[in-house]
Amino acid sequence: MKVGAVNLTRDFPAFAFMLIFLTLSFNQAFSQKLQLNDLGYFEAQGLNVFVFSNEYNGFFFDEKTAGIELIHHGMRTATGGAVRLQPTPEQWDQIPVMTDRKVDKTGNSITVTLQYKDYDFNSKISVTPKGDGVIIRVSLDKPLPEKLVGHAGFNLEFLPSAYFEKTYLMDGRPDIFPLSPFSKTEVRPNSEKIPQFNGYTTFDDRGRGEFLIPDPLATGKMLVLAPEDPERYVRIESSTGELMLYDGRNVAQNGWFVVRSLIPANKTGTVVEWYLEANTIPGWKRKPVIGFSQVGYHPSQDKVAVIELDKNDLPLPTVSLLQVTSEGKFVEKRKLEAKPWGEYLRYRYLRADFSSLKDTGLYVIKYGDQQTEAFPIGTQVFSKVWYPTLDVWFPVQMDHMFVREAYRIWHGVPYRDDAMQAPVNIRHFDGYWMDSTTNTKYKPLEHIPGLDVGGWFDAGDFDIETAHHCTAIISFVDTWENFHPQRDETFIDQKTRYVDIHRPDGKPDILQQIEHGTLQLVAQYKNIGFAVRGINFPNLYQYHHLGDASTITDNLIYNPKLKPYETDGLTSGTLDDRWVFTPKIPSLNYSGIAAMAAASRVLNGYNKQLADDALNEAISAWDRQHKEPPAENDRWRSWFFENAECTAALELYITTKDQKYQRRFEELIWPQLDAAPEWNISTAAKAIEYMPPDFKSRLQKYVVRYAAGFKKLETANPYGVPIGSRGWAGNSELISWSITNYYLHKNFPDLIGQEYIYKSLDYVFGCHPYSNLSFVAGVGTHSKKHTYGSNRADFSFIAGGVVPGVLLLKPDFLENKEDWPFLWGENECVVDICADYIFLANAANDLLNGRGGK
Ligand SMILES: [Ca+2]
Ligand SMILES: [Ca+2]
Ligand SMILES: [Ca+2]
Repeated sequence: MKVGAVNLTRDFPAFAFMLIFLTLSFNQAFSQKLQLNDLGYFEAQGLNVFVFSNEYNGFFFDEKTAGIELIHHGMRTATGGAVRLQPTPEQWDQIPVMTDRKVDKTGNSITVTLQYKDYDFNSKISVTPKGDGVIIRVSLDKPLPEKLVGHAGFNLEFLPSAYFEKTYLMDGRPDIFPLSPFSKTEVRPNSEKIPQFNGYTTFDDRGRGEFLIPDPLATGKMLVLAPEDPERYVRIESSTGELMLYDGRNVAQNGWFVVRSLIPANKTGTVVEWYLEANTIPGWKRKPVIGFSQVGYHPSQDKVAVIELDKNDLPLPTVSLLQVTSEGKFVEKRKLEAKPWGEYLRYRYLRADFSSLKDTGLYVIKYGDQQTEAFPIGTQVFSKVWYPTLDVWFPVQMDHMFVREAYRIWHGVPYRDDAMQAPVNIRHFDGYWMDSTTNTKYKPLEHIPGLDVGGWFDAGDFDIETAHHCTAIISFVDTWENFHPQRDETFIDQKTRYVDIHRPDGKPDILQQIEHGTLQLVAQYKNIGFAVRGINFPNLYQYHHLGDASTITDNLIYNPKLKPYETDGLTSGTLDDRWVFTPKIPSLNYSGIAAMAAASRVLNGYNKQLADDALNEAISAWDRQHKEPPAENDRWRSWFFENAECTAALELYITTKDQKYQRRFEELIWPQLDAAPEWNISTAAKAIEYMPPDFKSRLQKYVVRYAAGFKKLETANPYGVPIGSRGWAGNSELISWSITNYYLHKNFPDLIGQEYIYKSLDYVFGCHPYSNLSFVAGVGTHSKKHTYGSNRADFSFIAGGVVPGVLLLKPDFLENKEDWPFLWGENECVVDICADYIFLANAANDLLNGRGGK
């Protein structure tokens, strides 16, 4: 069945296109049958079936980016096709390890072996095209382990937002996909539960020893999803057991719609077999994406539009730039050649350079029948782009404070009960751990005083991640010392723990943010003696909190004499206070020293007491750390360690002018530059103005080498900037790269051009793959409106947050979903990138408009 193939009256343009397509490329097989391509996935025009091109990783567990996945008419609509142990797996549920993957080109099939080691359970999944779809087969060599009967099944998860406002048929019975979850759930005793990560639980059972499972929305043998929509139509038929359709959002807001078949007991061979067919619209092509900066351009900067095309699309020869006049008319100002750039990953690209357009005004870019949002060209374009980040995003992230914005209360005062010493020998979630000793004078679970002050929620979660704090503080200090932004749109009163957004209080907001970060850091040193790994939750069910942070704990310090949920009004018997994780990490400790030394300079005329405390703590911590070199086998003893020491030495030297720090800096920086120039050249460039005159000439050869690397960027991708390919998208690295280029440009303008500062901003503001939304929420004409912040369950954003960007799903799919905020690697805003973004926007404005950037 081919939905939507031949509705000639309604879809005449599509039909006309089909004819053109057939005429133009008659030698291309006009078949929608899936073929296994050279990249190791099944492909038809309008549909890709990935079979474990991406694996589950053990760090964040289920990231909804692994297993069997569908990319359906350009959108990833299904994920998590795998043998799973829950009907609607959550992030911290058990994940299978892929132990083998065979891509059989001649047999046109992919087979993977999955393992649950704890249960000694192996299964094989094979996917083979048949007819217009695929056969998915799960087979076992040994019967299902007893413990997993009723738990193990084959799941495939469908993206809720792709099916919102659509319907389904189960064995012909009609229903509507719920916009919000309301299916039946059941309470079960913990004895029936498959344990989650490390024995933690995402469910707050209030001490009752139970957990929840959702009941299916529907069961049957044939499920059709969105029969009314040719772009989303999927049919699944089971030739073994029943299909069950679940709504995962009953237990977790980031859950998906799950189609599942249980694996039967006492059986080997094929235990689950599905036929899956996803409709493809004949001749379907993805709509071109016109990449450009949604905030606009400074007249004197380079201006390039990058057009992303489906590989079956025929490039048009030209692109037009139209001015939007005060009469509301569109007047063509340039007709430019759309120069083919070539292919990058799965798409082909065109570039059009409109740098010659310098007249102040509003413009749109037109390609074929597509027209972009209007954007300005003018000298002001970068002057305000960082305001939302400093005015709104950072205040909302402020820990230990009540935060208001006009009528809205973002959150009450959180964590008045901070914090207790974490117990020893634990592997915790969120990358936290404890070794065999506390390294402090506190006993496990003992309250550590003085920590309920300052700090920021790290990201979309609510822990204090000290490493990011240190980076953010140093970044703010750099912004202040380079650009002195006096902006004051936040009222911050530390005494009463009160923040009011859009309300000046006579104090520059950057200084107030530096003060807020430094208060927490100094508290760690005063009360513990070193920078802690972080302050995070004891319970997994606190970690995924959504909404007001002041409700995560009861804000009462734990009292072991009381029972859980019992309180005397001042203390409580509930073990919900955050834990302070105190493994010794010398590199982190040096980052803390660097941040305090830097902050003490700018706080000196603002909060003298805190400035003195920060510097004293930094100096004494430096001395202590030097008496305590890391053990030979210390996992942190690497250039990371020396890189951080290098930064600490530099900041201490700039602040104190004590030659011993300068000597240590010079001892460290040159070998560091030889070992990893790209990681250290920024520190070296920053140091130039404080070092003896020969320092700059000695550095020159490293800058020459660094600049030579830029050539590769021109051919690496059509955007000319580094695009990351890790499990977390790369905007943070990109912004850091441009900050490095800024420092180098200031000192070596002949070697490093200004364009390497603006290119990243253009990219972040919309000239990037996948879509052309600005990656800074609320900044630019059209920007991210769904980000992974505390309000993500409301499909909303916190203005000024900078998202990680496009995530590479191997082998060739870059993604940044806008209709689904829950993918952290694409949409979670973190303090360090947001602070760096403020720096970079100020740097660009300063370079283009002179100091003050008016
Ligand atoms: Ca965290
Ligand atoms: Ca202020
Ligand atoms: Ca408490």
